[in-house]
Amino acid sequence: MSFPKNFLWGGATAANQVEGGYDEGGKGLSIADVLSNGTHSSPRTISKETEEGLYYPNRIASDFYHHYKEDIELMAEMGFKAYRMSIAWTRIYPTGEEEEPNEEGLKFYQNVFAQLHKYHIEPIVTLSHYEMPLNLTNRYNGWASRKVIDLFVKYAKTVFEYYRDDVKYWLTFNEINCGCLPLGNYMSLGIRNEGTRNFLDQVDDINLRYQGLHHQFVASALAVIEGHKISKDFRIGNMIAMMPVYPLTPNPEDMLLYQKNWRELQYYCADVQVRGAYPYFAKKFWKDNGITLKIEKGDLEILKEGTVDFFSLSYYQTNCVTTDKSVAMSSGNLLGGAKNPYLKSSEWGWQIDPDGLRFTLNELYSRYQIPMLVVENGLGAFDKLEEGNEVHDPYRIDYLKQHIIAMEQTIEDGVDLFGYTWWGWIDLTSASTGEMGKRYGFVYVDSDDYGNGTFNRYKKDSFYWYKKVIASNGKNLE
Ligand code: BGP
Repeated sequence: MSFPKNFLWGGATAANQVEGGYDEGGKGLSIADVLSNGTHSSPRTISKETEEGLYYPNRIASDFYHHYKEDIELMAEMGFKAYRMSIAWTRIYPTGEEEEPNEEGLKFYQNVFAQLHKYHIEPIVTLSHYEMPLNLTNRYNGWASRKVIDLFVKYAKTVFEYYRDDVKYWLTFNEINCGCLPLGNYMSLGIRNEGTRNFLDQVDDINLRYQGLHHQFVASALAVIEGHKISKDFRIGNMIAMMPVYPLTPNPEDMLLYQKNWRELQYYCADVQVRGAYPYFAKKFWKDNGITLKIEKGDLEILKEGTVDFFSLSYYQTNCVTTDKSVAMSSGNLLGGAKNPYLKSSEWGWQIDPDGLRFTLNELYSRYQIPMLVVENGLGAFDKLEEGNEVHDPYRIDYLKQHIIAMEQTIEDGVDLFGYTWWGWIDLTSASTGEMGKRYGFVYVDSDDYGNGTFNRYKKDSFYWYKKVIASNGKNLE
């Protein structure tokens, strides 16, 4: 078996999906705090402010805010080497516009990091994970405004300086390429155009969306530049949602579609962040889509200078593409596609494809040649809490096992992969549906979709299984 000695085994979460405590410790409202609950078949509602009669699941989430000590003890019991988490911008700058940071918010994460270090768990910290001050959306339409760049950089510098000795690995924007999709308007860019209400059917202005993305690229590059000035030890990465596709048939038209999809959805953002420049195909893409970007003087130099140190990604499933409109379709993380007849799906219709992880990592590594980190991979499922507070989740163990085998093969292929953090190591609020019932964790949280429950934590079978894997550095997969 070939996992390197210091491989970062661990788990991942995001502040808005796990913390709760939405109005405690001086925290301001974030865009996630006004997203109502939904299900697989009924979409979440986007509000401008708190509305009577709507339930907002991220406000309570898994209540990590009050349970972080015991939660980190559970991570330690599993033998975690790393915890990928995010800082809520709204705990540090509640509206994004304060001159001084909120001391209580800074202290909260300092306590979290102290608890992690007590157990030698390395924090990997995302600066912005589907969460920004609601005030910035209401006042400026989020990242559509260039003004947000400076506010973000102020926030990034604050946390870089404050946690200089606590954190080494940073990620700038979670799944930044979510902004390439209309779905990314609100969640990823904080853009809420007039008339937007339905999370899955947002009013889209493609020009504004790609302008917002440009602002995020500049902000990400500035964060990298500032971070490197603050500490030479910092390793700062990007984070790309991998939505890999295969051509459904060998029809050359399907091949071209496949190539176009990889360029526009996977490489457009990654090229900017890793290579420091917009890719060659961007001009034609902008022209075909009527996009005219305002790129200010100095922006391109900033992009060139602020390239990332490593590449991080989320990977859940794959889909197919074809010009044939009559084929069966399948859903997926952020985006669906044509159904692959060789794959089985999760209960939410995401096609399970461990080989696709190997394929994806090899594709990315051959293009970018920088260290790779898988910071999200997981299976959402309905779990059942049984007698004796046991949860038997063989489906999760099987998914995890197949993906670990795929990573081992990837490392043997020669890819420099240095860690893996399972998404939702503990049950948390789903980003797409707001459900708690779409469970990802090795740890069961006793709460339903409406925050009813004791919030007690129970270890699932997968908890013990992953513990053995980590203890054996990936050797024991029995
Ligand atoms: C990714 C997000 C996460 C997470 C995950 C699972 O796109 O970065 O925040 O939620 O997908 O998706 P979901 O929660 O919709 O099942």
